[in-house]
Amino acid sequence: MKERLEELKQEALAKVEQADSVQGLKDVRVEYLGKKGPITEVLRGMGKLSKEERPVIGQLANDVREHIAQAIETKQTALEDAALEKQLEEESIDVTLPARPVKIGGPHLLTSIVEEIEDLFIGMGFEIKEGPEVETDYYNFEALNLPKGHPARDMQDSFYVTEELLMRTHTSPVQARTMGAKNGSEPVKMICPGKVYRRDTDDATHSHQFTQIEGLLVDKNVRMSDLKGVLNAFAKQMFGADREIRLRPSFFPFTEPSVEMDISCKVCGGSGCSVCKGTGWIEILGGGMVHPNVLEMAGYDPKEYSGFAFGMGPERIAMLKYGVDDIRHFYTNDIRFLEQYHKA
Ligand code: 2NL
Repeated sequence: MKERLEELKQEALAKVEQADSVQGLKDVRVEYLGKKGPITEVLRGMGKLSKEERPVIGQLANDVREHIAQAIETKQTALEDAALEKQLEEESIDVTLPARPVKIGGPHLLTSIVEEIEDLFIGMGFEIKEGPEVETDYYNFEALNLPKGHPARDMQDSFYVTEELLMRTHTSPVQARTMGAKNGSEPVKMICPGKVYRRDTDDATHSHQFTQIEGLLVDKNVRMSDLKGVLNAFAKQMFGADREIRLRPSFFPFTEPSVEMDISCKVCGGSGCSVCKGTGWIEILGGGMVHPNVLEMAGYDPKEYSGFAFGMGPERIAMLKYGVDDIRHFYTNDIRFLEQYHKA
């Protein structure tokens, strides 16, 4: 029996040694240490042994069993280590490979233009102010010399939330609010960029939502020539030092007198072409001297204070500067349109 156990041990150890997979090892375990295995069989036959032999063989059988189990465990660890090693080898990352390109976005053309205009006016000492897009009838119309029933309200038909609340039709209410907070005794020098809303049918040049930038300067002794100087500086920085400006008389309910500003056409140099519709001039913005009623409603004494104001549409500015032919390009966000201006 001793020899038989020794033989089984050698046999099992050899098979453990040869096993090249975890499954192979499991098979060896079942074969030798399982309930139907030869060692169990030896132990079962111990009844036939003498009293003296029984503990010796019992001990030996347990040792052999222990030895084989130990060998299986050692081999299993070795196989698992080797498998992990192999996997790590195969999955190793080549850090010298060139990186995948990262798609880098950029600011929207409209954002770039608004920021460019902001920078120009900050350079001339203006502050940037923002305000609510849902406005009261008072700040959107009343405080700007547009009383209820005024015909000019029709041109700015809007989206109403209630009778007294609406989506602002211009950024002027931000200026009315800013002036109102000064107790009629401090100068104001501000621009206000932001979204505005009109009940309009969208087409190549109209949108129910668009952007406006308005400027306002209120102080003692502000004159029309101050407006002209500021707008001239703006036009030359925005469109090129070779551009001329001209002011034409116009009408706005919140300014008196009112003007519209044109810049000389860059395409034809002033001789007339399709871009300027044969006039040599392109309309850029509107402005004027703040109406005395507007100053008064904001708390200023119009005999002591005067001011100029102007308003422009950055979409229009961008369309003229870059030859964009449809205002809807700004809002539909076709990536092919937007990408053209990422280096602009
Ligand atoms: C345009 C013309 C304009 C103003 C805006 C203004 C604001 C206050 C007082 C007086 Cl608080 N005026 N703003 C004045 C004249 C013209 O905008 O064509 N905008 C796109």
